[in-house]
Amino acid sequence: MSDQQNVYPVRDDFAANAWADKAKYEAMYQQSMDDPEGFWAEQAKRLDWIKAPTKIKNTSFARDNVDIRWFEDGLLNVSANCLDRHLEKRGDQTAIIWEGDNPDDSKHITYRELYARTNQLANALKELGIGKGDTVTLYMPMIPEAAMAMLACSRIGAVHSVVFGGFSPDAVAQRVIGADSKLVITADESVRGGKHVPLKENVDAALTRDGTDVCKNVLVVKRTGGEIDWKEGRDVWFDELVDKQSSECEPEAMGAEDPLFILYTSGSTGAPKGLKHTTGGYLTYAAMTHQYVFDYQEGEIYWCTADVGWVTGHSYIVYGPLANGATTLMFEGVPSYPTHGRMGDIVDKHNVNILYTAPTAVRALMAHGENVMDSSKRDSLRLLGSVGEPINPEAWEWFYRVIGNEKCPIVDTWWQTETGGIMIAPLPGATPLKPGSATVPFFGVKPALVDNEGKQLEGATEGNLVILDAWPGQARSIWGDHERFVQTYFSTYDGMYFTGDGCRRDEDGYYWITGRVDDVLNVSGHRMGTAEIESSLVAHSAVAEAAVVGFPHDIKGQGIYIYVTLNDGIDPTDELKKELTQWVRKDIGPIASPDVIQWAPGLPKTRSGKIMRRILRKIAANECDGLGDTSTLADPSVVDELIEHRANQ
Ligand code: 6R9
Repeated sequence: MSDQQNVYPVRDDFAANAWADKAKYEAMYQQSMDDPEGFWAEQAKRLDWIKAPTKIKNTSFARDNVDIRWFEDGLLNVSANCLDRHLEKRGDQTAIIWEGDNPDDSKHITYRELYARTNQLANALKELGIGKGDTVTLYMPMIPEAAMAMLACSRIGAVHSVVFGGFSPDAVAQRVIGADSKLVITADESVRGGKHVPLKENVDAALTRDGTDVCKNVLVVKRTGGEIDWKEGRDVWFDELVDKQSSECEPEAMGAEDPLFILYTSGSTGAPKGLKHTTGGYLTYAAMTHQYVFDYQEGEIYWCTADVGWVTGHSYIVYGPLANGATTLMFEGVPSYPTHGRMGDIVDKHNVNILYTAPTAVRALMAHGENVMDSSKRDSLRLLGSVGEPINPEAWEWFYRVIGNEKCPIVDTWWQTETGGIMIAPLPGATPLKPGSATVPFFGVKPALVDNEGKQLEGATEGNLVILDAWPGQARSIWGDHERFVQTYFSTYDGMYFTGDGCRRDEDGYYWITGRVDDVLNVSGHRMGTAEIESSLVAHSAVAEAAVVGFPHDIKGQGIYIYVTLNDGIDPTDELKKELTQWVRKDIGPIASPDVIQWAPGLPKTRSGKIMRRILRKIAANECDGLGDTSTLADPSVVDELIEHRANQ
């Protein structure tokens, strides 16, 4: 493959007007490497500090002492940075455009309105006994109250933990317990693609699980008015409590290293881990990346299609844009409803200038042909962005041509829940684009490729992607388990942050992410641990053993392929496949729905009993000729059996 085939040079209008052109990117990047202290001291000034930091960087990636602190003697409040400081200049500017699932529903919320409602909610949280350091779980639809709840927590120093609205009651329970949440904020129902999802009912079910009695109250937004059960003394209507509060609430002075939020994400082993993000460094980094990568200009309409349940929603729907005084669009629904042209229709309706979405959404549209966007013109678009998984060059080109009318640069942004903000991405005024490459590192980011022994590889090469030094936006720990944080990210290669991703670097120094090198799946941009799905399956009484792998999927990027060994005497029927599918959906959530289940009388194992996933991945991908060395298997004949009965996908 030639990397040089399609290079899209920087557009002149971007080079002339963007926040950074090539010379500025290079100078700033160099400064961020040579003098991180000076560089980030300067960047911290983009925020309003109650007490400005004098200690800038105090970080160690050493395996025996992982300790990351930025701006540690500074004091600030995140909500004051996202709201209060904008009131004078842009109090009447729209902060949030909300577009409902139903195309007839939308509203604009100004900075002044968002400020007032957030303060009322902050006072309401106090009335419920929530204070500095308490954790609050949010399980909400994509409605403005979700952003308000995040900001209200930050105003009083409470720590939010947002759980994606597609997760199951058990997942909610696990996270309420893990974060020790006194309060859950939810809605009666969410609405997506015309369908109602019973959020409150899920919370009710979650809170029957052992250990959830830490949670004292449930604050319920009335979104649909659908019927719900009500537990007196525990459940509180959002509007009833919030309406009567004062719209002034003094922002709590938080230390830069006080926690801002917990966000659970999947890893290769064990239960999902709650990454801990802190205050000063996170906000500095979210705001700076939002400004430079999206080249956000005053007055522009910016739309990130993610859900606030994921890190992308945290950093690039709520915190980055609002810290920058942007107008951020929040969409409740799904891109395919009521028609596949919906995304374009929303762009036209609200004159969106910057559209940040995921490759899976692009591929889903591609499947409907060139004319899928014909109901819209999308003339307002200036810039496109991609996140969540590698974007294949075909999808990139289609995105550029059909959605962006061949005039919008695409910023392919590589980053992770753990990194807090964008790490590798082009700056549209500075970086020529190569479809499929996330291109070059952001300011302050020092990527490297290492071999499996941790030796750094130079020049054009391929290896494991690591980051060599700290940056302000990164997670500081795993909530309640620093040892696991060290183990997961800093023990594979001493002194380096290990991303879990494989990557290629070309002769121009461009980075091409090749995907996870661990047992983490990326299905439609959603991260899932194979171990999580396996442990769900083996909890079913019919299942003796299960192995889960990813396989290439045209739209989702990766699909979920499951090999199941049944207990003796259980019939392998299609009904049972359906039942197992439902089981996983119910246990984890619909995003974990298996695409393929194959009955496996035996699984390929080493003599020490370790499942050889490499082989299972090959069979799932229908690459049965290149299975490699199977000589270490305890019983090589199981492989032939699996190939012979390979499931039709
Ligand atoms: C922001 C987010 C992180 C994993 C990451 C990588 C994959 C994300 C990507 C990308 C290639 C991109 N990933 N962006 N791969 N190109 N532009 O997605 O966070 O949900 O934690 O997922 O997603 O594999 O390691 P998260």
